[in-house]
Amino acid sequence: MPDLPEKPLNREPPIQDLTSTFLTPPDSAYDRNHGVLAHLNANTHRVRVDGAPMVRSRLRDILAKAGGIALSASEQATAHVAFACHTAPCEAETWYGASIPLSRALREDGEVLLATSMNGAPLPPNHGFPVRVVAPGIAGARAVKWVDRITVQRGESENVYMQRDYKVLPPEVRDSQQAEGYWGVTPPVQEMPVNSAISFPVEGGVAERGEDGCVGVVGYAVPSGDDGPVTRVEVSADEGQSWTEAELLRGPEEGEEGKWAWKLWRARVCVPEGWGKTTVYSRATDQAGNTQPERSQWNLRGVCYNGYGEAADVMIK
Ligand SMILES: Nc1nc2c(c(=O)[nH]1)N[C@H]1C(S)=C(S)[C@@H](COP(=O)(O)O)O[C@H]1N2
Ligand SMILES: [Mo]
Repeated sequence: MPDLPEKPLNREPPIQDLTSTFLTPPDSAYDRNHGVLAHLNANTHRVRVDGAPMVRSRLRDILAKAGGIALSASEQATAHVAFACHTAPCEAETWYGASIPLSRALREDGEVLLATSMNGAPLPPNHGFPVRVVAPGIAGARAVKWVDRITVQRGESENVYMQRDYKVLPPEVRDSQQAEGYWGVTPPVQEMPVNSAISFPVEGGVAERGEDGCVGVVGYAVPSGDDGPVTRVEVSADEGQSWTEAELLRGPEEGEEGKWAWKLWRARVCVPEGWGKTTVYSRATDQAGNTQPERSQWNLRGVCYNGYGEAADVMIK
């Protein structure tokens, strides 16, 4: 295993800051890494495209430029596009890699990007400068930063973060030893499930009951994979007995682009006087009707957990 000179940078701002703007500012200190950051020179950086590159996307366009197709139709149906970064070693392996189904990468409306900018400015080094993958609807783990190789291949990326991490193991797997027998037969996470979170009120905090007899609740919601946008968020302040529909706030982009994006929402949930301490829940539903369960099935490390958003022990005054 690589001996890293520094701890991987993993941090996020308080959820209240995150939900204060639709576009997360690049300096918001939202970072996820399994290894060190790469500091690359855009003038000398090269991305090698190989394997069986094929037709038309950005990513699609690049695969098209790279040449013709060398896979049969049935091979194409199960093929993957693998992305790799060899310049920033990780905790579990010297390189970082992931892949997505080729069919997703080639979909005209799939919007899988090789991104060189973020919020209209050049990509910052910590987010993958000079180029990273952005695969909307798909787990962030597949969005390889500092990408230097793109390969169209018959199967999944062999990288450890694709094969032995980011998998929803069956509930009978209780520890990492038992997991050994399951990594190879459990598919890697690709699309993420519908989800929501409450940023206000905060767990254990106080919520003011206004003159209208209601408390303000604020949060965000994300759709399931390709099934966006989120079309409805409901909020409950009585442990799920009654639900109030939240207002979905308009982002700067509407229409098709909005399908992948998170939705910020706010609600006023009315409660009787003297309601006291309660748990506030949120429940999101997307365009395709996927909705959050109260709790999702237990799995080792809680991967893809998407039970109701929750703010517990809120004192309503
Ligand atoms: N090269 C490289 N790419 C990577 C990672 C990494 O450790 N190395 N982490 C992945 C994971 S697990 C996530 S969630 C996203 C996070 O991207 P962000 O830091 O820009 O939010 O990058 C992905 N791409
Ligand atoms: Mo991640």
